[in-house]
Amino acid sequence: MKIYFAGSICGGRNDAKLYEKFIDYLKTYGEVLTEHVGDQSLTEEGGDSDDSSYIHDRDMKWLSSADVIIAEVSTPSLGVGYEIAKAIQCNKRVLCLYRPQKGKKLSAMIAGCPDISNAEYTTLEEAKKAIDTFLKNER
Ligand code: 6IA
Repeated sequence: MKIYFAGSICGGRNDAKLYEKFIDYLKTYGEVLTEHVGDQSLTEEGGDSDDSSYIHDRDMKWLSSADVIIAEVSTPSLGVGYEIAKAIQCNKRVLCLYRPQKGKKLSAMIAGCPDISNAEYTTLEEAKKAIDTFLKNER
């Protein structure tokens, strides 16, 4: 199974360690196409490549080859929102993982979208269970 994991880069890297943990877990299910999203050396200012066209075209190719998209959406990110919309357009299954935080709210465009499986979590274990449920028919 090919998994496209989406997480904030320019939107802020506060959750980058968490992305790495998700990616490690997702690797037990299949190939994660976007391992760099959990790379601690990749900051909101770059580190992978500065060529935006190259990044966009490469990521869109990966997205269209993916079986499923799993996005961590606690840190708002234009790129992640764009990837989710593109994935839905391509009729891919999408899981969004959201950690509720005081004073913050998940965008209605994600929370209210009927084509997205939305899961809230507070612990890594809860998130893993949501991933298990989402992927149980995909192995
Ligand atoms: O808007 P964001 O940067 O937060 O969007 C993050 C999402 O877009 C991730 O899920 C990635 O799949 C994709 N993405 C955005 N930037 C990159 C990147 N380099 N490398 C790979 N995927 C990316 C960032 C370089 C940039 C700071 C100049």
